[in-house]
Amino acid sequence: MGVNVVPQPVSVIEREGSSRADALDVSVHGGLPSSASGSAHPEGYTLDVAPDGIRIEAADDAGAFYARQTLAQLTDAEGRVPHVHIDDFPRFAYRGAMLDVARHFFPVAAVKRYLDDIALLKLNHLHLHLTDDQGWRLQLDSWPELTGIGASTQVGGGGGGFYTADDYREIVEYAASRFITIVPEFDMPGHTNAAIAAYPELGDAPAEPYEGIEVGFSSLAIRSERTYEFVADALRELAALTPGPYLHLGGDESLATTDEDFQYFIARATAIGAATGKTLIGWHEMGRSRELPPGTIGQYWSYTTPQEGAAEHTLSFVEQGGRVILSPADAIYLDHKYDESTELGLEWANGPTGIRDSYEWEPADVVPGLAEHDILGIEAPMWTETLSTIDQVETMAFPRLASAAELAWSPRAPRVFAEFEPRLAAFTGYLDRLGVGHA
Ligand code: TNX
Repeated sequence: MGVNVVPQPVSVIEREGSSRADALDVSVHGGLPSSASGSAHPEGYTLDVAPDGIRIEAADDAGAFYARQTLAQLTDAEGRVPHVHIDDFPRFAYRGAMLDVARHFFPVAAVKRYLDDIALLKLNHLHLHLTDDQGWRLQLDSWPELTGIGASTQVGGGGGGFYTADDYREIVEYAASRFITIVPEFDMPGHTNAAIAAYPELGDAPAEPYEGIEVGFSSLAIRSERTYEFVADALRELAALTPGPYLHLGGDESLATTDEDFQYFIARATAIGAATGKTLIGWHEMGRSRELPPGTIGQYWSYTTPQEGAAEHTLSFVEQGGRVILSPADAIYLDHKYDESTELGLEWANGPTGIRDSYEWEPADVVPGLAEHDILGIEAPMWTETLSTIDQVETMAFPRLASAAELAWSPRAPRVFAEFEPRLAAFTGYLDRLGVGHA
């Protein structure tokens, strides 16, 4: 029996035979200080399956959780688990997925299901794109109409929706029980039509609720002090609700904001954000600013070969003391069609994205000049202009999310699709047993 696990473990020693998993006692131990074992690393583990029992050693609780995730994947449809010794730990500390709950709203139960899904792959961050032109999805005490008019729409009509503070806390807690940190995003100064529809004073011109899928037409009023009161209130409330270390401030596609205004806004908004004590994240365009708070993290969303300015803007974060999350759009934008026959999804990033495209790239080779240490990790975004149900989301995510997880977790190595395929087949069989959708 071969050991087909995604993401691929660092080292596997296969032994003779297999046992019924439910017949074996599982013992869990704290990490041992030997650098040779997976359990010596943060989030790492050693998993030993032998005829006389299963032994897990882990550096921390996350590592013990990942050992159990691996064990579950190893257990076949008949309940048998092969005898193995696995040492395993992640390449990158940030292994993420993103869900756009603004273009279409996804209720708490759907977000929980996606959290279960991404936990299967040892991902440890879920970025929630909470606001966009089509909707503002988190209730704030300071600006209540954001989730009045501002949450009443979504793409294509059919009503919108929003999370109360209690809903958000429920999501955060559910995520934490799976060792996942929620990374909330309020996107600004563009992608703000919903906020302006709710509060016309936030824009230079009034706005109507929006149900289309164009981007780049909205901007906060950059020269109005009221805008910065809004930013301060919103980020203060968001920070107070968020136990994780990050706030994402967006900054992408601000095409209705002049360069001078964009620079002015980013300098002020990021200073306000940093005052909450959180580490800020921005889409790579935010790197156009040279006045970022030290340590601000850039999220790269150009292609596996950088397009105009993207590499330079990304390196700007590193020059200002920050690190980078890689989300190359032509590889791991999960909203993209698999091929021309895929019913849902977009295809602006070099056309459709096949499973092979999602797998055959090397994180350290995307942005020239980025060192391994500069890469905080990898995140696979799920934009939802064309997706309105969690079943649709799963079909677009799986199996490409498995590629992202493997690139985020497994050691650097040539990515040979033919070697990935058998592991992927085992993994999709596992998804079938769990009732998780996939393409
Ligand atoms: C680009 S990627 C966007 C989103 C869209 C997405 C659709 C990025 C930072 N912005 O506003 O939803 O393309 O694929």
